[in-house]
This record gives sequence, C-alpha cells and structure tokens, in this order.
Amino acid sequence: MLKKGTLLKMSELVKYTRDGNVAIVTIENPPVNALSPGVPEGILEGIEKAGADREVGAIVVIGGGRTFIAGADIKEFGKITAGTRPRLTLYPALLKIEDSKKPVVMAIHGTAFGGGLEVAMAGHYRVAVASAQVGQPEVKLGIIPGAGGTQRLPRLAGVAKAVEMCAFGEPVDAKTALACGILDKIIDGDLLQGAVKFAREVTGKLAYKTRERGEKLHDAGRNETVFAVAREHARRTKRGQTAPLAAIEAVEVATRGSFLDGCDREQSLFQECLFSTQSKALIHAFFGERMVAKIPDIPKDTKTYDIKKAAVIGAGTMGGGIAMNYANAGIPVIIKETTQEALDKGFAIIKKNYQNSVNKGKLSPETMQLRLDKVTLGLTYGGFEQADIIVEAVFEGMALKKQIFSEIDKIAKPECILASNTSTLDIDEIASATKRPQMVIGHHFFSPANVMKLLEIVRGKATSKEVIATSMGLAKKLNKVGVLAGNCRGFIGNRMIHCYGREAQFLVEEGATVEQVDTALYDFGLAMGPLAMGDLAGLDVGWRIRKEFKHLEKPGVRVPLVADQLCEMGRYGQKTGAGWYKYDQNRTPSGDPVVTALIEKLARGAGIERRTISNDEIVDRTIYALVNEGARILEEGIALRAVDIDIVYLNGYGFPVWRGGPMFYADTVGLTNVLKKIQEFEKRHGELWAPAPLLKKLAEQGKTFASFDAT
Ligand code: 3H9
Repeated sequence: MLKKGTLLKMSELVKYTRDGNVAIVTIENPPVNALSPGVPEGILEGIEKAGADREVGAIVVIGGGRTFIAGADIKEFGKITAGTRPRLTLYPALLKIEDSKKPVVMAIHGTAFGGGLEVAMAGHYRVAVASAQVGQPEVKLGIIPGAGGTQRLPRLAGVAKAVEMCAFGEPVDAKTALACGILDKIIDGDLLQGAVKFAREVTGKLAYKTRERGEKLHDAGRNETVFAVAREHARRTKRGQTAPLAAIEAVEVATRGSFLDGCDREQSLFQECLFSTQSKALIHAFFGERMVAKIPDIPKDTKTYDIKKAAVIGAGTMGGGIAMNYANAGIPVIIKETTQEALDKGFAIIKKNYQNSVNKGKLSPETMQLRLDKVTLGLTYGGFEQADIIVEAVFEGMALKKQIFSEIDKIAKPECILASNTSTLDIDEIASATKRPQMVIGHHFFSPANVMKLLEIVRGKATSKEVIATSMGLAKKLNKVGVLAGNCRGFIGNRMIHCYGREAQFLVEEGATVEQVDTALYDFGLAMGPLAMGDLAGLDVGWRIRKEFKHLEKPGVRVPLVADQLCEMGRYGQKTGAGWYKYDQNRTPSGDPVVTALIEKLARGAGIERRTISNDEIVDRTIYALVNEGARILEEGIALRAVDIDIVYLNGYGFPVWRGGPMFYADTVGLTNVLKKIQEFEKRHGELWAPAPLLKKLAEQGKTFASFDAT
C-alpha cells in the first residue's frame, strides 16, 4: 500500500496522491483552478488511474489553493470563436467521471462555479466547507452551462432552483446548497480530512449517478408556472439578453426528455450563445472590470495609506450617498454642512435610504443601526484632523471648491487624502489651493452614490502614486469599480455624456419628440433615455456647469437651446415636478405640451429645419457622439484603454452590458462603418462632428479599439 500523501505526478495542473485506500485528485491551476486545457483531462486521468488501482476504494477531487474550480477558462472562449482552438471537451469527460465504478467525492471550498459546479455534479457525492459557494454564472458571460449543468442541476436541486441558478447566475451558499440537494454534507474543520473520511464511509456502497436521478424533475403543473415566471422575470430584469432565455429552455428540455436529449439541446444552445456578439461583449466586460485595476506606471506593490476614518463635506444627495459608502464598508465618517437644517435633511435621507433597504429585506435593522452609528454630523471641521481621507461634495463651482480645499489643507493631517467629488472641474486648479497637490485627487461618484458601482478616480498632474494606489484599493473596499481618468473637463464619463446629451437635444430641436429620443435609446438597451436621465439627475446640475464654462464656448458653433430655457422656467426635472417631462406625485412622467411648444419656438427662432427623424438616426447620432469623443479621450491618454471607457459607461451610465460599452459596440459595428456615418454627420451638421483622428486612423487601417488596447 502507498504511504499517505505519496505523490504520483500526472501533469503540472492536476496531481494524484493517495491517502491509504482513498485516491486524491488535486487541481493546481492558480489563481482560480479554471478548467484550462489539460485540467479536465488531468482530472479524468486521475479518476481512471484510481479506477485501475485495486487498492483504491474511493476518490476525492479537491482544488489546491484558494478555491475548488471557478469554471471553464474564460480566456479560451475567444480562441474557440476565433477558430484557433477546438470545442471544449468537458462534457464527454464528465460522463466518464460519472461512470466511475468507485465513488467520487467532490470536496469544495471557495467557489464551484460554472464548469466547476458541473464537474462537482458529475461526482457521486459533494461535500463542502461552510464558506463555499456554488453557482452557474454562465449567463453573466452571455452563455449557458455547456457541460450538462442545465441537465444535472435540476436533477439534484429541483427545477425551480436550477432555473433560478442557470438563468440568473447568482451563486448560492453552502447552507442553501445542502438544503436543496446540491451538497451532501458540510464539513467542519479540515476539508481534505473530512472528505477522505466521508469517502471511506461510502466506499463499497452503491453510488448514484446524477444523470440517472429523475425524482425531482417531473411536476408538470408546477414546472409550467416556474418556466413562465422565470421567462417573464428574465425579460424584465435581463432586458435584451438572450442567454437567460436559452438557459430556461435548456432546463425545460431536462423535464421533457432523456438526459442525453437534454444535453444535445444544451450543447447547441451553448454554441449559439458562445458565438453571439452578446457573449463577446459580456466577456469583454468581465475581463475589463479586472483590467481597469491595472495601471501601467503604478506597480502592485506601491505603498498605500490605511483609510480608517473618513470625512465628507456636504450632506446633499452626493455627500450623503458617499458617506453611506464609507459607513457600509465599516469606516467611520463625519459629515459637515453649513447649516443644521441641511445636516438634518441630509441625515434624514440617509436614514430613509437604509430604511428602504430594510423594508425590502435587503438589510437587517441591526445592520442599519450599526451603519448609522458610523456616521457623525458636524457644522465645523471638528474631527477632520483625524481623517485619513476628506471628500468634498459641494456644488460644482471652482471658487467654492478652492476655498474649501484651502481650508482643509490647514487642518488635515499631512498624510490625509484630499478628494473632490467634482464631475467636471480641473483637479489641478483645485489642488493649487493647497500646499500638497500630491495628496489631491478626484473621486467622482455617480448618482445615487450609494447604489452606482462606478468611481471615476481623477489623477492630477501632481497626484502621487500612493494616493492613486490607495484610491484604487479603496474603490474595491467601497464595493465600487474604480477607473482611473486623466484630468480634463468632464474626465471620461461626463466629457462623453456632454456630446451624447448635446445630440439628444439637437434631435428634438430638429423634429424628434422627447419621448421618441428616450424610447429609441431605451430600446437600444440603455437603462433610461438621455432626457429622462437629465430629469432624474437634475437639469440644474448641467446648467450650473454650462454657466461655469460659458466663456469657453466657440462663437458660431451650435449649442443646445432647450435645457437652459427649461431651467430658466424652474423646470429642474423630477425634483421640481417638471423638466423635459411633467411628473405626478409618484414621479410618473408624461409628455408636456409646454415643452413641445418651447422646442418648436426655439427651433423656429434659430432657423432649424424640422423633419421626421428615424429611431436609427437617434441611436447613431447619440451613440456615435459618445464613440467619437471616446476616441479623442483615448488618444489624449485621458483613458488608459478603450476598455476603461467601456467600464465607465457600463457602471456609471446604464449602458447595456451585453453591448460591451460604447467602444466595444463601435468595434462590433466596424470602425469603417462608424467613420462613414460620422463623416455624413459632419457634412450635414458641421465641425462638432469632425472625426477623431484616432478613429480615422484605426478605421483606415482596418483595426479596432480593442487592437489599440492590445498594443
Ligand atoms: C463556464 O464555466 C462554462 C461551463 O459551462 C463549461 C462549458 C464547457 N477563467 O475575479 P478575480 C481570473 S464559464 C479565466 O480578480 P476574486 C481573473 O481574470 C465560467 N480566468 O478574483 C483574474 O485574473 P487577473 C463560469 C479567470 O477572488 C484572476 O482570475 N465561471 C476565471 O475577486 C482572479 O480573479 C465564472 O463565470 C475563469 N473562469 O473572484 C466565474 N475566473 O488576476 C468567473 C477568474 O489576471 N470568476 N479568472 O486579473 C469569478 O466570478 C471570480 O473570478 C471568482 C474569484 C469569484 C472566481
């Protein structure tokens, strides 16, 4: 008999050892044990080796390092669709694992996601530590489980749970997985020891193949409702996405025919999804979210500051939301205002936001109290001297911001980060009000700041690497996606949105209705149309900014006419009950003839020809305005990569994730086509549509923004 721990090396990726009569197959493919080429083969080889070894009675499959298996290697998908590698071989390998005559115990820690859960379900038993999670998150990548997951999961967990997991992609914890039948046991203490013990207990016993279990599949009456409700939910919450509906279909097939028929259908749906543009876009977003954390001139080991205490100036919508982020992350935060009334109002909104989460069951009353206890209020800078970061969140006005920065410069400790939540203003000019410009940085949160995932981190010319590295790490701690931007008017997000909003307004001046513009972009997939978004954010915000930059307007260049007039009329949007739309007491919008008349009057006055405008033109004009400005931002180095722009738009502006972001979308349309349209717009509308030099260059070379990222 082999000694405990004897190593029989099969490949670099999968190791085979023995503990007495139990074979242990360990996956060693850091960081997340993805099923890269060689891993499925290695696992199968281990199972076969154990099968052939007379001394082995049972087999444990376990992940080395921090996790079991996080799924297929997502990097391989691009190679398959590009035709540079063949289809994945996981599905047939799992049939063979399941056919093992000796019981296979899957031992799970970390995550068993996607192909990882599919591997686990091909075993005869599954044990896990209490902190483990299992899930089929493929839909988040625009695909469905492709190795039997939609067929084995309903057999283990029941149809409703399988539909929920496969169509919506959320993970479940070990306790839930045990309760619904995915797991057989939760192991306290050492996972490997527990799994080996479990394997000994089941040695010699009849092992069930998941694919042969059918007892949870057939409740026709109930299943019908489950599928109908899931489809309706998917259409509503995953608007425009094809993979969730494909996943529901695949599970439905499991309830209607044999396992192999179901797998056939799953395989073809998987292939369809894998080759779709949606999947490519979602995979682009997955890697993009990780890519933005990588800043070429800031090494991983750059020193960072410890953020233990925060202070926020301003208890308005932004200040309150920002303070909530700190409180949520367990960081005590002081909020300063100029009047008790403003402070009370701000704190009441924070409380109301938390209370809403409690009412929806998303937060316990105890956690709400713990978070509120992290927030203190003040009318002076008292306590600011202890803060590790001070975030200014007052109105967008340079003079006010500079005054505040010169005040906090005097009281903040030397290593305190001074952040401005400005959405457009020059960070260097703000920093010039202090004696420590290296500590000054932009932290541009998006409204509502306690909800939106994006944090645009704006680097001034003097901002230190340590302050940037701390900010990027802090974004993660605050549960945000941090994207680094260079300093310019509006940075990445608002500089581009300015062009998009401009075109939306021009379109209504030229004859589209307010509703038509918003509906066309909603149908394109945006969370809301640009004019409705303006009403939500407050039209006065842009108005104030336009006044700040009035002196920079070029004479003779067309400017939008309507929004400023709406503000002059006191129509700031939802908060005043009227903006582009009028709103009832429940904030339900309806079209307003007053606005239509105003638009017609202003257009007539400016000699703008009114015409019928198609929805396609609305989409092209607004989205290509984003793309053209995005190309300039990229060329100027304001964004590090095109994907950084995409991540800004996906996380801060409600751009549909399944389109990958504006730059990725342009790549899918083809830059030559985009350029051609922009050149047509230039002819018709003049210099605002001059094509960005980078776009022109890439289009002429037949290249993409993605190829620019890769160079
Ligand atoms: C699938 O399984 C299809 C099947 O049906 C089979 C069909 C035949 N592949 O996120 P992190 C990288 S589809 C390749 O920062 P965390 C990631 O890019 C797949 N790489 O860590 C990053 O690289 P870098 C279904 C992957 O602890 C590094 O690993 N599975 C993969 O915050 C660390 O990742 C999923 O969708 C992968 N599968 O979170 C799970 N996963 O350091 C996707 C990660 O160079 N993964 N990387 O930037 C996740 O959800 C998270 O990564 C996880 C860890 C929760 C596992």
